[in-house]
Amino acid sequence: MTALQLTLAIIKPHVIKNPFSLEAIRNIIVSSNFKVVKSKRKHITPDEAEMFYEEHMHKFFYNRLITFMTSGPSDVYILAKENAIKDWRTLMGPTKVYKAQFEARESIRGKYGFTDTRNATHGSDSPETAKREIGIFFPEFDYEGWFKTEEPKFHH
Ligand code: DGI
Repeated sequence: MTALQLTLAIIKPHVIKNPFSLEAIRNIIVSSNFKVVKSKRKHITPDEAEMFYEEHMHKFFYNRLITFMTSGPSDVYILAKENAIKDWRTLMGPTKVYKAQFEARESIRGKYGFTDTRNATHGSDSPETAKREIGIFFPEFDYEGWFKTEEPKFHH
């Protein structure tokens, strides 16, 4: 049996400004059988963005990334599914827009990514990262408790 996972997904600010792209990405989430455990529309603050992207602090694109992520509201989700982390990242496609547009044209980033910074969506890259990222945007969410109470229901 594959493991049930939670992942943190973000629909980034430039998509929120485009109702058609937003609707298309929401439809992908639902039709790919993710369960939306939590969702909220949220204007990410500089403190949250800096915590979220701390591993990129010394990269050349860091300031651009923080400015963009705090430029308007995002939709933030906790999604559940077996293999949620990998499945969501596969649907998103590659990080870099040229790669997404040439090698994964049907992926979310291939279709709705504008640039390497404005690449449409975020998805956690491991269970440890998912737990950390969920803690930043849903601090009241009981991650361990969710697995204890919800996981058995998924398989019955
Ligand atoms: O987990 P990912 O979002 O796919 O990728 P990541 O953790 O390597 O990078 C986090 C975000 O930082 C990414 O979604 C967009 C931005 N980024 C990554 N590499 C570049 C970049 N932005 C620019 N402008 N240029 C980059 O090379």
